[in-house]
Amino acid sequence: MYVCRIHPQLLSAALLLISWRCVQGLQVDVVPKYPLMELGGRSQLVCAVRDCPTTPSVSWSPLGDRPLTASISTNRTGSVLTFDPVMMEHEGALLCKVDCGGEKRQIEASVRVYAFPSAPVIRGQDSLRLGVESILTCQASGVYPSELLTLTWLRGDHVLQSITGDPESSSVQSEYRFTPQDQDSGGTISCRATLDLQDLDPQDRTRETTVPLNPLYPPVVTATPNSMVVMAGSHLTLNCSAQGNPEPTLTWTFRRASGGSEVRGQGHQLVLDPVSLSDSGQYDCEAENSEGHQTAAVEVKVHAPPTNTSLLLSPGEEVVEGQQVTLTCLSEGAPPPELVLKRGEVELKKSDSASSSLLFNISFAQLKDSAHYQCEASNPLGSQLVSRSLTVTAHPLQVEVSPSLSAAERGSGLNLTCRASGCLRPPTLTWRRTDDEGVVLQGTQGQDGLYLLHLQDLDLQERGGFTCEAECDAVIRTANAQIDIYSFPSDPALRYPGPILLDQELVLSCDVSDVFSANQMRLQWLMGNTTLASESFTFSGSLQNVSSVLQYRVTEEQLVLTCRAELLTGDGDLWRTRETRTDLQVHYPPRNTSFSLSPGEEVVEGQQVTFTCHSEGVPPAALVLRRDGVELQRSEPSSSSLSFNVSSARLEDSAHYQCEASNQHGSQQVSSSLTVRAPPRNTTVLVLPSTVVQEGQNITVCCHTVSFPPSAVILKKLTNGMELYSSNGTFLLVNVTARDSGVYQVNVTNDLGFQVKVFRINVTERRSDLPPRISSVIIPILCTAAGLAAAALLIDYLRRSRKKGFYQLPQSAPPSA
Ligand SMILES: *[C@@H]1O[C@H](CO)[C@@H](O)[C@H](O)[C@H]1NC(C)=O
Ligand SMILES: *[C@@H]1O[C@H](CO)[C@@H](O)[C@H](O)[C@H]1NC(C)=O
Ligand SMILES: *[C@@H]1O[C@H](CO)[C@@H](O)[C@H](O)[C@H]1NC(C)=O
Ligand SMILES: *[C@@H]1O[C@H](CO)[C@@H](O)[C@H](O)[C@H]1NC(C)=O
Ligand SMILES: *[C@@H]1O[C@H](CO)[C@@H](O)[C@H](O)[C@H]1NC(C)=O
Ligand SMILES: *[C@@H]1O[C@H](CO)[C@@H](O)[C@H](O)[C@H]1NC(C)=O
Ligand SMILES: *[C@@H]1O[C@H](CO)[C@@H](O)[C@H](O)[C@H]1NC(C)=O
Ligand SMILES: *[C@@H]1O[C@H](CO)[C@@H](O)[C@H](O)[C@H]1NC(C)=O
Ligand SMILES: *[C@@H]1O[C@H](CO)[C@@H](O)[C@H](O)[C@H]1NC(C)=O
Ligand SMILES: *[C@@H]1O[C@H](CO)[C@@H](O)[C@H](O)[C@H]1NC(C)=O
Ligand SMILES: CC(=O)N[C@H]1CO[C@H](CO)[C@@H](O)[C@@H]1O
Ligand SMILES: CC(=O)N[C@H]1CO[C@H](CO)[C@@H](O)[C@@H]1O
Repeated sequence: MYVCRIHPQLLSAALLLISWRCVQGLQVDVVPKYPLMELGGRSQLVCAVRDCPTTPSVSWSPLGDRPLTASISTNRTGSVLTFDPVMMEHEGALLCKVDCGGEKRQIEASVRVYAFPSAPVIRGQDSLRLGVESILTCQASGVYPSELLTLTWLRGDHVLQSITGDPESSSVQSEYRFTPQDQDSGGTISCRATLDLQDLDPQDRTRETTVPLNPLYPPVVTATPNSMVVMAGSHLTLNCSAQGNPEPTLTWTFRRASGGSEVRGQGHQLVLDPVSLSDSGQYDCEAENSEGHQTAAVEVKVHAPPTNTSLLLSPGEEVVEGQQVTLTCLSEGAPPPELVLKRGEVELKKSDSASSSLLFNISFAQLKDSAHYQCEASNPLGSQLVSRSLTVTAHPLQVEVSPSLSAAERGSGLNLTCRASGCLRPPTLTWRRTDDEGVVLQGTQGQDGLYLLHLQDLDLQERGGFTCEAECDAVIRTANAQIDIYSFPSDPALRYPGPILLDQELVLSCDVSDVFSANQMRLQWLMGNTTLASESFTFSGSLQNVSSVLQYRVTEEQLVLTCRAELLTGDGDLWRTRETRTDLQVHYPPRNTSFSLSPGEEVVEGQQVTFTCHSEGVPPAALVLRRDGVELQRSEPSSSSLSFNVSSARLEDSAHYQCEASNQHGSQQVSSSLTVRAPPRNTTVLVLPSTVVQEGQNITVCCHTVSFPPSAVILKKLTNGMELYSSNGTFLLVNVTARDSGVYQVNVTNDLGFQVKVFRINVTERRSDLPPRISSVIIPILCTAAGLAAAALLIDYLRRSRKKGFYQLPQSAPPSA
């Protein structure tokens, strides 16, 4: 059963391999009959010799011009050709020649080689980016024969694309372009390499590589919730999640509201336990991978009642006067506490919102700043109070000025002295106006560290405050001197118009010139010690003339008036007084005028009579003594009395006497009557018209006498004793007859005596040649004429009637008696 058959594969192959198996005798076989050898491997080809009784000689010879690079091992049963490693030049036809004892046989074997050393390699899957066109490459290397290699891209069973290799290259590469989408993530892609060699084991013919599809994408981070409010002390877990390829790393960064940040942790969660106030802020959860990073923020607000409230005193709780002290109140809490700084119960300062500190400066600490200071912090969750004590000790620097209060007269000079003590070094001293701190006044250095300010010729503008400032160790002390300028240069002047009259309204004025300050001037009117009036004035800011007017009803003769001007200091004390005193002569008209007669108003003729007149009046009254209007005597000037003597009073001295006292303000007159008494004398009797008359005529007998008091006159006819009485001395004898002829006696009588006249009347026979009327008219005229020649008689009742004048008593008297 020798079968020579053609291997069916050879029918289609270009290379025709014919193997013969001959049954007769020597048998030579090549095993394997269709050697397919993997390059690089170790492979053997056996030329088996059977039925050769002897030891055959076996030789191998490649067809073509090729060397045989394989080891040969031959023994009786054959020869083994070992390719180690299999190389490309081993491919081709090969003859195994056997000589078995001369019997020759040869057999040809066709060696084929292949290489398919590894599965295809996919590259680029690591750099796939979501949404970005990407290229994946699949490469099969060291493949032989490469033209038989097919590379196919597959998604599951779905063929995407396929290519066949190029014989020129042992490497076959295929590119697959696509844009990864979300749904691609997590899937796979495969590249299958198929070497189309029939003799190869089917499972060796195909090699496949599958890679996952994980496109890269930058992180997408979420943190929920994105804001929260928690109480300090509680437990808080912040959560954050992120997706991304590659897997992002999560980093928690804390950003303070005040700025600055710090990394607080890694991972999905950040645990804050317990939460403190300082944890308030923004927490950024940052997710990062190679593709980028993204941040989600969580705003955490920590609420807490005020805590850590503190009150700091800088530089300390004990300071020296003059130092600056800064009080700082701090508190923590959320919402931010409101801060209130108090001294004792008095609020000093309040924080404005959104400020966690409160600053208060005492730029120059003073003793009175020693106190309990409190800082109270409060928010809706609570409050906290802290307190500190500040003790300010006095700096020993002291400054004093003297005089501290001075009242100076305008035009005068003043020295202000400033003295500082308590400073180890010479302190800096300066003088200034209190109301004009900007101007430094030039002083002079005195002994013992005194600093003097000389002020000369002071005027109104100098009044006010002067400040001496002493500086030592940055402590400033000041002392003030207050200068009041007064102007009161002259005594008050009194003015009044004309003489001053009693019982009249007197208008006086008191003037003070160049006064300052008028409102501190007081003008007083004094009479004796009694204040009559007082007047004040208003302020004017400049020198002023002040005047006060006094209206006064003069009731006394001696008027001592004082105008007192008092200038007071600002405190109401008396600074200076000036007064003017006047002894005013009060004028008044004559009064109390007295007029006396000595020894009396009635005297007997021959007595001495003294008239004395006296009057009061200012100016002294001029006295004039008059008798019945006729001036007798005038007083000496400036004499207030007058005296007049009548050494021997006579009847005609009986009169109305007046003493008139007068000055320019008036006059007063006093009257007195002098009565000189005398017995009747110088009696005359006048018979009218004649002692010899005709019958039927009327006879008037006018008796005239000098006497006082007036005498009663009795006409007596001595022949028959008939008596007629007349008070005025006139007798009318009507329609006389001859019987009326006779001797008549006239007896004139008064208190002091009597006088008797005797005369005769002859009545003759009637002759009617003279008209009777004529004589009757003539009689009184003659009687009157005779009376005028005689001495006057003062009639009592006239005095009583106060009428001036004389009354003449005509008394008829005979022409010769
Ligand atoms: C000759 O060689 C073959 C293959 O190496 C082997 O199997 C066989 O036993 C050998 N024969 C003898 C007699 O050595
Ligand atoms: C975060 O997650 C934990 C549970 O995982 C939960 O108890 C906690 O309340 C969350 N935090 C926030 C702020 O939601
Ligand atoms: C606040 O007080 C707490 C405890 O009294 C302390 O631990 C913390 O440091 C304080 N915070 C500040 C800012 O002083
Ligand atoms: C207080 O004094 C300090 C130091 O001199 C200064 O910096 C600060 O501004 C002052 N504060 C106030 C409110 O005056
Ligand atoms: C002020 O001092 C100067 C110099 O010491 C001196 O001459 C002057 O009289 C003083 N003036 C007064 C008003 O005391
Ligand atoms: C008036 O003052 C003087 C001295 O000031 C005093 O002696 C006199 O008694 C006073 N007179 C009256 C009435 O007060
Ligand atoms: C009065 O009489 C006297 C003598 O007795 C005489 O001297 C005097 O002149 C007479 N007077 C008058 C007025 O007749
Ligand atoms: C005159 O009268 C007086 C008094 O009446 C008288 O005394 C006197 O004797 C008389 N004289 C004569 C002479 O008659
Ligand atoms: C008056 O008369 C008488 C006689 O009748 C006479 O004697 C006398 O003389 C007369 N007297 C005068 C004055 O005539
Ligand atoms: C005398 O007086 C009377 C009376 O007065 C008168 O009537 C008469 O006529 C007078 N006689 C003469 C002559 O004047
Ligand atoms: C007027 C008058 O009386 N005449 C008398 C005067 O007296 C004589 C005589 O006595 C008378 O006769 C008159 O008549
Ligand atoms: C002059 C004069 O007065 N004569 C008188 C005197 O008195 C008598 C009466 O008593 C009068 O009649 C007079 O006229």
